[in-house]
Amino acid sequence: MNSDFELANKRVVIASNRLPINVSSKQGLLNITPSVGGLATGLSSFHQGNEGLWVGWPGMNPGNAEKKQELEKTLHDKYNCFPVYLTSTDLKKYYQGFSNRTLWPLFHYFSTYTIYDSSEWSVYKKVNQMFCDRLLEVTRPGDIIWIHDYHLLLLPQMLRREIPDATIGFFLHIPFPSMEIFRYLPWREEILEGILGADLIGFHTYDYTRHFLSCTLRILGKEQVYGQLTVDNRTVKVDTFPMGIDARRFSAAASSPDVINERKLLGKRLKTEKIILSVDRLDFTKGIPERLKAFERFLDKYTQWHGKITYVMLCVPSRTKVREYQLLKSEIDELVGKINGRFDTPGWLPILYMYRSLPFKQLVSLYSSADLALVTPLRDGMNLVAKEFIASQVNNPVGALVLSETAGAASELGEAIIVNPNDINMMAEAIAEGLSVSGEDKKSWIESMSKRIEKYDIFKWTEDFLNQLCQVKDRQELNRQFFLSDKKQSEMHSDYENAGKRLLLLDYDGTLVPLAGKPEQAKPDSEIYDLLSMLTKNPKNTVVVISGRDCNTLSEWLGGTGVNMVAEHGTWIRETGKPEWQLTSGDLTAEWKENIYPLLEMFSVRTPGSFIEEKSYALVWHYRKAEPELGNLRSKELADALHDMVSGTGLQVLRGRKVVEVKPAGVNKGKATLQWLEKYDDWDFILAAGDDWTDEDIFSVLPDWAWSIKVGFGPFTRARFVLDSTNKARRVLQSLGNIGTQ
Ligand code: GDG
Repeated sequence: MNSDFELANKRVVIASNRLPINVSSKQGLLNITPSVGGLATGLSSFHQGNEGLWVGWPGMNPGNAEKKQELEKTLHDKYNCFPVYLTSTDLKKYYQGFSNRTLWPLFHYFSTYTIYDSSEWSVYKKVNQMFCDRLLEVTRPGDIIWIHDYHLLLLPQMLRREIPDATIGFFLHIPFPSMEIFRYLPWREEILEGILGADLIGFHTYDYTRHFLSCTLRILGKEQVYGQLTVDNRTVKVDTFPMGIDARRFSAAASSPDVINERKLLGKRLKTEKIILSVDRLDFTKGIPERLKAFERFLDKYTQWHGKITYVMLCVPSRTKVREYQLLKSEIDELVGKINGRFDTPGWLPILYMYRSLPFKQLVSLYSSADLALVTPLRDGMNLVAKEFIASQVNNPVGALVLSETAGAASELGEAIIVNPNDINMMAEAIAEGLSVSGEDKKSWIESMSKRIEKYDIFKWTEDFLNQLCQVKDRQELNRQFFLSDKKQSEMHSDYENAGKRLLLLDYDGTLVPLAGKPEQAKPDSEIYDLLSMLTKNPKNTVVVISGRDCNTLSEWLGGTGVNMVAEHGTWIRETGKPEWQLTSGDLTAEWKENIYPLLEMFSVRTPGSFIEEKSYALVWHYRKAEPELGNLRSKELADALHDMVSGTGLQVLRGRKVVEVKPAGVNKGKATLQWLEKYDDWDFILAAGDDWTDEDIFSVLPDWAWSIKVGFGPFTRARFVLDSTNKARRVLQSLGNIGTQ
């Protein structure tokens, strides 16, 4: 391998449904051939240069133990491969079933072809577990485990449970659909959680990455910052890696004597002025019937090309046991027969249809002979054929490429003639354009695209992915230091125990109780009520709940616990035992509210699920029940509009957790905290816990030695420690409360 990625000395263990080789048995002898398909061809070049392993289905189940042993030895010694054996039921339900009748059509936006069958889902889970067991057998500590594609979506999480600190990468080779499509899946939560077991999750295009992040937000409620999410205290990165090819292998082969010879033979056989080419697995996503119809329309309109062109259509048999594929095959056979029947003449056959797989050299000979390649899938994760065709253009004149806008490759190969694969007229015109474009234009297009393909080839792609995976592991290590570990907690316990005057500053929503759909649903449960009462009973403790809530709610909910209370983000204060609330500042006004209210009202109408809360000296726009992406977008717009309105008025705009709040400047939780800090100069234990931006004001005024804890997700905080849930925050407070009672 010609890369120098940081983990070059580590073993990379690849896991994919199929091994890069296919094993069959001919008269009792093992027959081993390279697998065809984007993933296998792409990654084989990397695997051959790496000392790593590959785990997957070899294509057959040898039956008896002796044959198994023979096969495993050959696979291991010659190919560094380890088989996972699948039974015929596994193949039927996991492979032909859930993988190819559920995930494949749905992820390619063919929702009407999608079957939801819970028995297939069960076998899918079982086979993912078999892959997990096999990986546990063959991997060793320090290995990088790289899982590929839609057949193994649950495997990252299964492995994570067994090896919590494993380095796991996951790459999806097909599109990740938009939320509107993905939400159809009855098992959508399990699938997302399965993938999130990985440390780095990669997709071909930015759109797929965006869709995935939108699904994790809207289905699992996981917020992301710059493509990073927190899953069980672990940072997970999601990013885009457009897969490359072994470009040099194709360009070198295209100028090799064998391929030159093949090309001559092809030229003699076809005796045609121009060759049009397409290469696909026979699959409904590849848009083969639509392309044939476009070719027919082209022949109807551009009769001057009759007799001068041959369309070589190579279709590699695929998933032949799935009914939709059998039907598609019949449709294609009929269309080819019809078109050839309509236009052929003695000595000219418009379409040369090959339904088989060709050896590598013949494939390259076709790529390098073609004047025009048609890559027009209805949907395609990437499409490596487009890149292989370009890398093979070493002759003069070079060929042109017609490329579908719905192939991932279109985001990199903008110089191609880009088409909508459902628009038959547009494709017919593109064929005509591709055949008549000048040699000079074609040359400059191919040169630009070749450069890109050479630069980000399969080795660079692999190196990039693995390097980023290392970086995520490093970041996790760094972040781990901020998690309030058991060791740190025992230090906190002894500080607490030895202290005579303790101050506990606690935010309420999102810290002591989880965020609820409606604010009034976040009433304290008996556990939190008892916990606060227990903490306040200890005479050494001063407990202050500092909240954005209004005075009445706090009095009603927490009045009986004995805590001190700060309401409306520091506007009001009520000390334990005193009946009255007091303003923290003397010069507050509320007349401004009538000017601001209409703007908030407009945003509430435009954002279903959002609403306004009016406090004595503040107005709050809540969007926790709104659709999360819309809510985030609107909250930014609203904050911008408010900033313009309030400048120079003595008001401030705060963006808290799922709220935008307007209130007088100079009042915040930090100022309120200072009042408590200044009450005594000999606090010897201070703990503050909070979950959103308004709590950052508390953290920022604390002395360095205070125990400040951010609850929930967020790499950017002034707190010294992080806890990932309200539940954990409660456990920490509980453990402190228990100290007092022992
Ligand atoms: C999946 C995604 C994504 C084809 N015919 C022959 C042959 N091939 C090789 C090609 C190419 C591969 O098969 C096909 O790759 P694609 O990328 O076009 O498509 P899928 O198989 O659907 O692959 C796809 C890919 O994964 C990688 O992430 O791009 O979107 O669907 O490499 O060369 N090879 C030989 N003879 C043939 O007749 N030797």
